[in-house]
Amino acid sequence: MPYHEFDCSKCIPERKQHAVQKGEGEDLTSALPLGYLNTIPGTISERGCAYCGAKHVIGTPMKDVIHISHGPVGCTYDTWQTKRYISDNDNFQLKYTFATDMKEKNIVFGAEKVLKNNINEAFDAHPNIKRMTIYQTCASALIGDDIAAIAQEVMDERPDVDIFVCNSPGFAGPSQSGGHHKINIAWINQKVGTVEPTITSDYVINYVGEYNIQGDQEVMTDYFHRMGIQVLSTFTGNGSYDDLRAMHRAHLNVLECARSAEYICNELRVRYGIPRLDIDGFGFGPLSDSLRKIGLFFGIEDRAQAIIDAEVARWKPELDWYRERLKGKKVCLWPGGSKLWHWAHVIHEEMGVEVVSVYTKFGHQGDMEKGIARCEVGALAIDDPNELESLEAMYKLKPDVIFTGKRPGEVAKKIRVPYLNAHAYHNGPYKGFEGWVRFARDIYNAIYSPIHQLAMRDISKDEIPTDQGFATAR
Ligand code: CFM
Repeated sequence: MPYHEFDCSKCIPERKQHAVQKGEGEDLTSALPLGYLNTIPGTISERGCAYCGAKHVIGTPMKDVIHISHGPVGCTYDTWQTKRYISDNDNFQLKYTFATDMKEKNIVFGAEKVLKNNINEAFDAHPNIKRMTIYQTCASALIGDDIAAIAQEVMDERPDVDIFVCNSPGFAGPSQSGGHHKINIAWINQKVGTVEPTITSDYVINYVGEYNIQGDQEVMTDYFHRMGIQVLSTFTGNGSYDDLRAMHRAHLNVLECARSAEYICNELRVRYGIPRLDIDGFGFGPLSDSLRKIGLFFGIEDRAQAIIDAEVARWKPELDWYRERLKGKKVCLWPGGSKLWHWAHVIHEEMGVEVVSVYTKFGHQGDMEKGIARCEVGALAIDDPNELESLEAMYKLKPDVIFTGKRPGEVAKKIRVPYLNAHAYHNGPYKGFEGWVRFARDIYNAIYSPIHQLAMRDISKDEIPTDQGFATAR
């Protein structure tokens, strides 16, 4: 069913193909919105740019590294401290942000000298950090500064440092997804194979497409370690620069977010023969299947099953407590890319909520296809949404809660729709058995928080329920 039948009298005509409602028995290809195209100018898209996808999604979770933007200070400042990919390196990568702070005169006369000075200054200021990544921006790309040549000069002069260069300016693709691709390929071309690791297990993996949002990576690697698996590297949450140079020695690539990191897995398979296994750390069912698949690959299914049995016994009763109270609640599932299909079916199956709308900011057609296949009939699917469409959808669908990012989340709050941060989480991690219960608890608290009842209703006429057990889990 096309979006205009959803009573969108004022929508931009080109947008009609970007929003559809899932019909009964409808063939999915005709119900799919168009995806991964250039944003229509004037729609005030919620997307990020290709620089952001390369740097702020994939590059900067690396923990023992100075990350420099070669461009105007706003490019790096914009997202400083808004990300929550923590690390066990005292969060160095979150505490500091570095930029060459290009000004108009640098655009006219070039900024290579400025860049070289900045690199040296940053290394001098942090003598314990010997690794660096540098990101091109639209400004430095347009004037043609040769970042790779400057990086090489510094490496020749300071033999104890190593520098990675990412040429992914903002305009290098329709959205952040273009930047994911660029940095995946740049990393394997420049760095993989330049360090030889110490192998300590018969079962060695790279954990790929995992960014340690509020500790997701640490929860998952704990399961892997309990199975006797060596995690050679994580691409890139809580990841170490030199570990990621040794990715070529793993026996298996365990891939979590395929949208952002399937490219490097596919190249590792072609160049080094390492197989790719896609997994899902969200939800008891998908996570159990994932641990079993990894166990099966290495012939250690019994170890996987022992962990699953222990964790399910520990956490299932708490999940069921929330399921009882979340049953039938209406949810708009509005993340960026792959969380759409990681979550659509399993929040329904395991938490009992009804997904009334899905959207993706930058997902490809396949992401939307998987997402829409996994949600209920009648759900409204939107590609590359904007504020007006989100508002209209919320007014019409009347969700009990939406899962999305900060910007649309603030809009939702203004019309009294509770919002849960799908990107950075509220009280994560959300991966792992324990994490899934935390997610359920955050949904429960978002819906049942007394603050919404005070804001949304006339409390003199309405009783505030007293039997909610508010925030009692753990
Ligand atoms: Fe992958 Fe991500 Fe996502 Fe993504 Fe993102 Fe993210 Fe996301 Mo925000 S890598 S596609 S570019 S799962 S930052 S950790 S939450 S939009 S759905």
